Amino acid sequence: MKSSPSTATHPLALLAVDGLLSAEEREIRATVRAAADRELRPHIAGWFEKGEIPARELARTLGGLGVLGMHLDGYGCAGTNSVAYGLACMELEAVDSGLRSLVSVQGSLAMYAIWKYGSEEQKQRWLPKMAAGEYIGCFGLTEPDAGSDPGAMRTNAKRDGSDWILNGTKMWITNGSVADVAVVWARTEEGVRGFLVPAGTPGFSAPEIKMKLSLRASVTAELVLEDVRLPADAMLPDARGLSGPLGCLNEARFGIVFGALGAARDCLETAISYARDRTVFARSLASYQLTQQKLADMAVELGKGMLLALHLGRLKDAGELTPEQISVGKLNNVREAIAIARECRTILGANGITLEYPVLRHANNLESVLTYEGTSEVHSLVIGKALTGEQAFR
Ligand code: TGC
Ligand code: FAD
Repeated sequence: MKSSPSTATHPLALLAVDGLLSAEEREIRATVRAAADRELRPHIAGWFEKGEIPARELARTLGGLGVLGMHLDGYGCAGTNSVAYGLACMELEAVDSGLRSLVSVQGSLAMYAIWKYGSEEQKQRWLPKMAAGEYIGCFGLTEPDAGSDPGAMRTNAKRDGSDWILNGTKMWITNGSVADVAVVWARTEEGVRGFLVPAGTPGFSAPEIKMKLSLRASVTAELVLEDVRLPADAMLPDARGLSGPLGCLNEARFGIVFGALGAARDCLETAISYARDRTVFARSLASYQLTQQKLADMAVELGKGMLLALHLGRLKDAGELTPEQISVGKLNNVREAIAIARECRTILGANGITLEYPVLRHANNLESVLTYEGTSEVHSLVIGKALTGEQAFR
């Protein structure tokens, strides 16, 4: 027997989380959700299946929506608070982690690096067009042999007169082959520094990485730098040492704390609706205690994750958020999101393995989210260090 829809409570309404949001935050969320449902959701299964996205068109759409670098001030950026930015990430990731990735890398990594560490000329040149989605940016930190340990990077920049000569390879770079500008982190005699490498610079290429089983609706590339000559003013003047790129990662990790919950919410909404409609052994799948146990456990974790995200967002807006707290959020919310996606897949039975439903697509995407922006192990070790005062990375 089907239960009446009027008796069903949305999982996030259980804890009345919306009451913790301002009217403006709710409005921004509603705008992004409506645009995502109208312009992105109808195409996402096809993009994922093909392993291709119309990146330029998407960037302009997202720029028009005002979500690119939305939490930054000036230079054409919207200047919203962090909670509003997190909610936008959540709505985009409710469609697909790959779309949130495009926005995270553009706004929190590439634009943020320029906004935070760039010269006035660099900001004027790149930020307004990046906010509008006319230019795409990428962020090259990871290398084939240096992922969790970026301090082991081999990419180097050497002075030649006033110019810089860059050599090295970056790996797994989101937006890499479609980017107009790459923020590249390289070892110099004075420690790690950041460089802006425009697409088309001789010696610079960005071959796309194909055959992915995760984040298929996202462009991932290698960055190859062979004697790339850059003028002195290509260097970001205010980033010195690893704290430069790690400062950008704090921003993007924060977006993921909210974003991952979007994927989880979409899975749970799908599973609840499916369980209510599906008849097994002559009764609604939703009417069995085993199903309700699964749904209840997932709703509890989703609600807890949302409260955690909001708490971290309020701390960030108060200027009090620490990297360890971001690690708590990224570790917990991605771990729970992937568990929810996998559990929802079981509720859908065989239908759960198809692209007709979003759950396995989300689960596969979340494998990347678990790994990038600091693996779950790295975040455990960051928290472990905070608790004990002992670093266990090396
Ligand atoms: P450690 O010696 O601890 O620190 C080196 C310097 O950095 C400072 N620092 C930070 N600064 C800002 N924010 C943070 N979270 C920071 N953590 C450390 C630190 O104070 C020090 O500064 P200074 O001035 O004394 O030099 O560094 P370590 O080499 O021991 O490494 C620490 C560790 C393992 C936590 C760090 O390296 C790390 O986070 N590793 C993970 C790497 C990672 O997350 N890579 C992500 C690449 S980008 C990406 O994945 C994009 S995917 C996006 C998408 O598609 O959505
Ligand atoms: P490794 O560092 O080799 O880790 C392998 C395993 O060892 C992991 O389980 C890890 O947790 C574990 N491990 C590592 N150190 C320790 C330790 N001390 N103790 C115990 N276990 C440990 N990078 C960018 O710079 N820019 C991007 O835009 C970008 N986009 C990405 C997009 C996708 C789709 C993916 C999958 C990755 C992307 N990355 C990007 C790279 C990502 O940040 C790295 O994959 C990640 O940091 C992990 O590095 P690794 O893959 O080299 O794994």
